[in-house]
Amino acid sequence: MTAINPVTDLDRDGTVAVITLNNPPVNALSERVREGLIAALRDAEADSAVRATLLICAGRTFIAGADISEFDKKLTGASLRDVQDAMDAAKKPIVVAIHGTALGGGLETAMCGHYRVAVPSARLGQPEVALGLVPGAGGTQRLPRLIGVEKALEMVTDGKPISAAHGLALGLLDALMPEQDLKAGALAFTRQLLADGKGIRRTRDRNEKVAGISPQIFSDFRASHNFRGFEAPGEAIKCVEAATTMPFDQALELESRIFLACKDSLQSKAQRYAFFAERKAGKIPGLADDTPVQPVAKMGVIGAGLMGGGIATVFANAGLPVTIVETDATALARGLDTVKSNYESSVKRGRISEEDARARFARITGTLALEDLADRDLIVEAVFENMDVKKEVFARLEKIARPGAILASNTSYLNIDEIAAVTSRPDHVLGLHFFSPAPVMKLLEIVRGAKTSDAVLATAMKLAKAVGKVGVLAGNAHGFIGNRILSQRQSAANRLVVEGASPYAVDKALTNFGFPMGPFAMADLAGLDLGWNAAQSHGETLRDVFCEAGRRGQKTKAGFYDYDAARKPSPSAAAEKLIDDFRAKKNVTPRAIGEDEIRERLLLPMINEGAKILMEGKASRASDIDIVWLYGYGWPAYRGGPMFYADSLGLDAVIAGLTKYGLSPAPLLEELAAKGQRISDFA
Ligand code: 3H9
Repeated sequence: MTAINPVTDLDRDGTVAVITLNNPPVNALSERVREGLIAALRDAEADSAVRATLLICAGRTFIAGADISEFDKKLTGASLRDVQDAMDAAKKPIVVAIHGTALGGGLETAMCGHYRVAVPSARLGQPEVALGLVPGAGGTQRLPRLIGVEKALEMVTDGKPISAAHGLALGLLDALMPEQDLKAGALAFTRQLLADGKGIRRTRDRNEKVAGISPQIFSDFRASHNFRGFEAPGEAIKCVEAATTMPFDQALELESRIFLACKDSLQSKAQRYAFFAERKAGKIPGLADDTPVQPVAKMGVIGAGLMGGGIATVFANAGLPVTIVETDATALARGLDTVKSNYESSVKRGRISEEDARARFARITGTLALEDLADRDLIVEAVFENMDVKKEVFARLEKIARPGAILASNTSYLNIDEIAAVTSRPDHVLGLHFFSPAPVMKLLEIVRGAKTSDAVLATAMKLAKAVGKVGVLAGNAHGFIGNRILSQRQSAANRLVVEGASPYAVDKALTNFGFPMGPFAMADLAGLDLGWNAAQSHGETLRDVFCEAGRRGQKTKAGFYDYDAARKPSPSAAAEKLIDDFRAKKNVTPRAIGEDEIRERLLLPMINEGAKILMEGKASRASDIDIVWLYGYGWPAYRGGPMFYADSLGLDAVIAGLTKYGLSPAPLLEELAAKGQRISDFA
């Protein structure tokens, strides 16, 4: 075996040269990999005893893409294009053997090989759009040549990887190999090619699937897809279209220009920032990587309402058996029915198989006895949001749960330490704040109490990943990170409406910004009476007025909007009358408020609250706040989150805006602005 460089080996097995890349953790195409690959290809070509080359990766995956961390630096050494040119110039067949994930530049490199084989568990994709990019190394040119224009359009615009079996069916792969022995299988495949006299087969020359394509395909595709403000998918369509109208090299140049323009765009910078922010969120400052974790295999959930049922579903989906407890049989049956019918609708929508749905539902056991949680490793309480009720549950749980079991509350606002204090094991108590609908929303706020142990936090972080969530550590403060910031936005939204804006204009300012829904549509969805107390309601707030009038949101088919049977919202004259009357009662003369003011008054206080959270140490780093808002509240990914957005406005502008609207900027904002530093880097 010859080490070409620290990440590239070249070996010979009979007449087959074997190039092995080993650049942990994901074999990203960093400079050394590119250089090593070119040198190894050159040596293999020059070796007269070599008749074919096999490219394979060591470690957990095939090449997972270009090295994203190099995107903000000047390109040095050979480019990926140089690697691909070397592959295209090869006179001997190149076979590419794939395990793990072949993504982005990884798949693009694989497509420069003449043949591709993979293990059944491999996944193949062009996920660049998730980083605000288009494939930039020929993906939009070679993919349609292999799998056809329509399927390529889908893959480059939705960014989702496909399975190896699917890749084989589409023509992206030539064969599947045994899961356990990719190298031996790929070598045998290569030898068979040689025995059959098969030679090179350059993807760039395979024009059948891109010839004679009607432009209508592209206009239809554009018309039937809404990319919700994301720019990269539209750019990727342009590149695939070029594959059908231009010679290969010219289209490749266009793709490259578009890739570079995307790379410099604010959208891509925001999305790349979010990629690394998500990975940073998993690391808890002060906690060593090898902090021991507790095994959690048996789960318990208390409460079979919307949240409890959702949380049980999350665990069941991840293969964990769950016992769910309710206080009365009717509520339990209703909760389980809802879980079941949600599974049934997932089957109907083709998301999971019927068999899978049955197996998942079978992991959930309902009971009326809290005692049935005695053998559980981790129990999540999801009962009514009231401190006394929660304390009572934890006091009972304390006696039932086995020693060492982790006790979590799904509270969205309440003090974890107060809850933990009713137990004799506050080190094993923490908040696990799931977001609704729990099976869909990716965020999990992990709330650290004053006494929560490191092992319990590390366990929760690992569990988050295992159940497909992004865990973010939050300090114990009213509303933690997400809802604390949300409260600021909601108060601002209410003030805007009282002053004269319509709830529809307020919502529109945020949907135009990129949120899937505005604060009033969201309040209607959650139910306006959530946390509202009829006995104490005297028409003092907009919410009181709406709830008293029976307009409690979607569930009553009336809130700030009117809803039809399909829950489609429309502006409501009745709601506007309630608002007018409320303004009159408060002696407010409404004034017209423009969209810019609405947006600024909603978003600037969120940034300010984020800065306060950081000053209080309730979030470990600014990027954690962004992850909370990206994954828990629909902040548009291409704007990076509130802290990243603050930097893109400029902190001086944020301070000026807050001051203009009579708000005091958090001292941290002033301090960072004075030093010319970015808040999104704050840790
Ligand atoms: C591209 O290819 C552009 C081309 O078209 C054109 C170029 C000219 N670069 O996610 P994990 C790090 S764009 C650098 O926790 P998993 C990651 O930060 C790229 N670093 O593991 C983390 O570091 P740390 C297209 C990367 O097993 C560590 O690896 N490709 C890259 O849950 C482990 O990551 C993509 O968009 C990278 N490309 O998931 C794929 N990828 O330990 C992006 C990962 O210090 N990657 N790292 O925190 C992924 O989707 C997942 O990482 C993957 C593994 C599925 C591969």
